[in-house]
Amino acid sequence: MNKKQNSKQKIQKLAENDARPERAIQPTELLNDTLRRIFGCELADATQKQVYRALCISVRELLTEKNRVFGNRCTEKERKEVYYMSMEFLVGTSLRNNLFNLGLEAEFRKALADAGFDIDEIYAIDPDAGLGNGGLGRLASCYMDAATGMDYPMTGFSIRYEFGIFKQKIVDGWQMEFPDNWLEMGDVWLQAREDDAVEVKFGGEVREWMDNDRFKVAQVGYSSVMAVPYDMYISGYDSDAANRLVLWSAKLPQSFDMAAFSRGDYVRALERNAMAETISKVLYPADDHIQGKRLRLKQQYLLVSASLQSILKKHYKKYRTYTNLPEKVAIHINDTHPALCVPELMRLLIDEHDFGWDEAWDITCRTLSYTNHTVMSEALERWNVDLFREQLPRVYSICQEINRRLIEHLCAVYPNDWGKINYMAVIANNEVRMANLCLAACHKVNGVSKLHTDILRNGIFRDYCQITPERFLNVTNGIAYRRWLCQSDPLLTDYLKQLIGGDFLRDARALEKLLPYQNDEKVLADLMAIKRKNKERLAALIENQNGVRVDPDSIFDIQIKRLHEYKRQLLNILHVLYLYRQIKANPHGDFMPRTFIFAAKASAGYIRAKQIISLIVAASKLINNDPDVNDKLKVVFLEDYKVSLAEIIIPAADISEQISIAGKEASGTGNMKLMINGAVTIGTLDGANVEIHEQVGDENIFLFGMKAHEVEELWQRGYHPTEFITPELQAVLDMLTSGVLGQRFDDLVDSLLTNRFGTADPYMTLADFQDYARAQRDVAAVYQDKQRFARMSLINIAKAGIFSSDRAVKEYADEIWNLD
Ligand code: GPW
Repeated sequence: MNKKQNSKQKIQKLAENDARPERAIQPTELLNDTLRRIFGCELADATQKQVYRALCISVRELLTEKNRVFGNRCTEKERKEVYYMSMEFLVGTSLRNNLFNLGLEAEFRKALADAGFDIDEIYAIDPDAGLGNGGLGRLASCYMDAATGMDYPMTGFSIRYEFGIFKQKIVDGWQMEFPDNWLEMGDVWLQAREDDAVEVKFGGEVREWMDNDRFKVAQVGYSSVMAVPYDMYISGYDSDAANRLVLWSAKLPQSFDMAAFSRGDYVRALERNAMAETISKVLYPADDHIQGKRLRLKQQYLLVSASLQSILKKHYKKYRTYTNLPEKVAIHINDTHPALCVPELMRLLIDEHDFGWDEAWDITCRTLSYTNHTVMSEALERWNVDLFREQLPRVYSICQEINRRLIEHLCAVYPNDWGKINYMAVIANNEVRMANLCLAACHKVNGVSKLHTDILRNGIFRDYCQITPERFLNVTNGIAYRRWLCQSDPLLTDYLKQLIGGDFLRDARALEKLLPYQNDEKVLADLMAIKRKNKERLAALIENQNGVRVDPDSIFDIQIKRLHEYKRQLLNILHVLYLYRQIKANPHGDFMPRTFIFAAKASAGYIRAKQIISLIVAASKLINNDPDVNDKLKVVFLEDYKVSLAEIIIPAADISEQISIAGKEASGTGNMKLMINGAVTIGTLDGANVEIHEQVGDENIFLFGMKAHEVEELWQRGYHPTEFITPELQAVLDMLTSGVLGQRFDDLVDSLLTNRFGTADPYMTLADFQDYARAQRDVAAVYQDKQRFARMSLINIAKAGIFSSDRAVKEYADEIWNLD
């Protein structure tokens, strides 16, 4: 018995070594080998770009091998696998993350230094893979990293957008968008698999016929697009696993254009080629907002159909049956963007694999699960029926049948309650409703913070929840803190390792070992010194990019996130102008110096959001150039917010602005990244701020504003923003319309005061203003006491462990995906 176990352990060990080829790596040899193969040179005579590419290719090859071994082992053990379907993965840069996860960072740094290369300069070449807009896409990437680190077999599916999220420039105070050609350098991370291309069919019509007493259905007269998979390997911290993010690229099928070519219609042929390939051309830059465009629907179907076909093919090869799909495969729908999974899986099982409706439905429901990320009505996806049927005729007919059966069922549950039945329908008012499609099918539905899930249960999804409450659960979001703390803040990380040991690298909850030091003056001073260094680094970047000098001893108050009215950057900048007026009125008063830092992209067509950016930029011009306030107040808008910029800003934050109107921010994840880097939150009780407050207590957070239920109650009573305007606030609003900012912002003021555009002040900025100003006074007062503020910061770091994506992914694995 003992012997047997021993030999078993030995085999296990061998297998482990097998999975970790990096353990025997000689960095210099490896790089020279790759350089010789790819460029015919060695380190001694390679350019920096050649070294960059060779280093990336070497890492990619290590991960390819790890993935092969890991994949084989999962197949042998018949492990259940999870497929994470998401229209967005905001990967950011890969090189540093991969080297860190593989434990090779220090060795390569040294090897490169020996050859005269600075690895930090090489990191700077690595472009952000910006295949996402913001929180939702970044969450998907954090979950891939965490799942891999925990040895879960997880595959991500998305689209290989040729152009990711646009590059932002501010020109004459207005946001301009420029294409992000990330593949120019980022292609080193992608491995094409042309041979695994999959056909996806658009348009045409549905034909039904009898075939030997069997009722058959098919789509005819369609046009085909080929989806070509590109693999990006994902590493996990100190792990045997390597997983894949599979990105689909649209291509015209080889066969098609011959006819046009032979007719001599060369230009037409190439035109159609371009049409097909536009599907994967560009990421839609709208966050939390839908437009209902044909091309977007085609992107969604390309992702869903290609992914499901490849999942089913792999599954059948392994098991020679589809009936055990729910036992061996979990498919996750990241918001409704891939909700077509529901009818498409039905279509594949029924039309292509001969299942009857009931069995196909059972398999579909038990395989699929869905996360909701918003309660904002403008983000709930609904497709016009005509557009939907035109592009996806067979999928539409399946949706009709799902809807027919659903309504039959609802009529029994809620007899004659037509209002409710209409609200719950999949097809109604000439629209296909994607959230209801997910609710009708998925065996698990989750929200992303406690508050958000409560709002789903008691608000927008109440009627579904009443019928099957056991399907609804919460999984509070989490972050890949090894990127967001360990890699982005090496100073703090090294210090923590010395002070509390390295356990926190494996288990974020071990950060709590910091708590006993909360009254240790030396530790508090050390933490402040590290923060000061990170603020110097950011100050240098600001001077470089904006030509503005900021004082690292001032409070760095930071709001970084997509620009959206509900996130209330407007509240922040109005308050900044309010402070400005106070200083001007009392230039010699005692004022805690502050630097307000913003970074945000606005969706290209979101004019109100762009106006708010303009206001921030105009305010920064006025304030930064006014000698009266110069050593007391600065405002900075940093262009082109993205993952790699966030990695520099976040470690430098003293104050984290999380000031959305309560009830609207599903969770937030930037709040967690800032917290774990020692920033103290000023915020409303919204999204995961509620749970941050639970962790740190009243003493270590600056709360303000109405609670979610108070917001509701005020709407019920009737909200009249003018009732909340004090003379000081009126004076700030007057600044916006007077021209002192170099331009007039009448539109913005109108949106707060009149309901010419709908509701006046729909995000209750004015109602929360006074309490926000009060909380900001508290911030300044507390910051005077450096020790006290450092203690708050320490407690925030120590209590942030629960927001690790390791915890979140484990909850998904245990409660939703049922992984072993
Ligand atoms: F509308 N989120 C996002 F729900 O970044 F789909 N983009 C989106 O399109 C949506 C949500 C969608 C964000 C939420 O706004 C944020 O509160 C949350 O932390 C994040 O998703 C991850 O759950």
